[in-house]
Amino acid sequence: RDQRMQWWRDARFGMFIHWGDYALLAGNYKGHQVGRGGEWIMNRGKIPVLEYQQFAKQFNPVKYDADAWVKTARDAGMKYIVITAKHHDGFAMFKSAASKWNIVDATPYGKDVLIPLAAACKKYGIKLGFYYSQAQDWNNPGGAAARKVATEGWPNPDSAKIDAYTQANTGHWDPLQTSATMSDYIDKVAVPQVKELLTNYGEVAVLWWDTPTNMTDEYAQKLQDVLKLQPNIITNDRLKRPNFPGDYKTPEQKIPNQSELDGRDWETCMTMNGTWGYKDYDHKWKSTETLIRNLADIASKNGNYLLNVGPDALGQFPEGSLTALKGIGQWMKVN
Ligand code: FUL
Repeated sequence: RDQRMQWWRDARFGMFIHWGDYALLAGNYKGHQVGRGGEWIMNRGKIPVLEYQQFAKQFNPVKYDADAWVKTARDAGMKYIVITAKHHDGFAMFKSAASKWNIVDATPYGKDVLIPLAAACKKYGIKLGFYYSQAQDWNNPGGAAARKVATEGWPNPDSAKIDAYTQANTGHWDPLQTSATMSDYIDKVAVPQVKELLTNYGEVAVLWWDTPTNMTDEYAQKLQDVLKLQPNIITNDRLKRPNFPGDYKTPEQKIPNQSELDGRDWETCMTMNGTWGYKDYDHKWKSTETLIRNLADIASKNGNYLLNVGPDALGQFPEGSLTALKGIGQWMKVN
């Protein structure tokens, strides 16, 4: 079978990192705890573009230590890391010439966080992958927006009006979002940024696409062509369905039964608490025992376990994640 997939099939265990400027809100907007994943807060809260972009001016993760992060992953027995280079809010965690909406240009921190991460991965022999939200982008004009009701999770006083607007405007809630076409967004933001990611950080082992909202085969093909920059790269199945199956399937928050497996490679991604992006009030941590059982279950079915950490706005892993990762590491040593 495919030589390129070998390391990934042997890996079994990886770290997902959901980190972006949304960590600053930590699940809170206007005094309300907004529902669902912390990384969705702009959409769930229907926060206007310019207002949301103001928050980045406070994003200053001075505690970020890439070496410590990667060492934590390695000590837990993880073999690869996939980090959100850009999530649905369009905020690039790297220096980008394609959009000013990036960590170098839009925050006081002013540094590309992927550079030290790539260096640390190299140092510890951990494979590095990038998550890139190719379709949804709520800040760069022309990006797609999945339609979610404004009432979900918090009592937005304008929800009826906003819902009517999103219905009439392909899920968008701010006219700035539709001030360009999706085709322009793909050509001017998504394709150039994926090129940057596959050029500036050495070997990139995985490209993790997500939520193909309004993707066409044409857009998908343009993005897939960029992958040639990294001949050994592995990709998931979320670029565009059904014509771009990628290398592996991505069950989310669940472990398939034996009967659901069809011979394709697969990776279960899962949160340790209830959110991907950091929320300061989510303390529903799965027990270390549960996480170890999950890993054993997945490995016995030849899958991979991509276990998520949502660092806070200062760049720290939550205590709950650190405790669990230590526990898993101890178990790995004796097994
Ligand atoms: C989902 C995304 O919408 C979530 O925010 C998260 O990134 C998860 C892994 O994939 O579909």
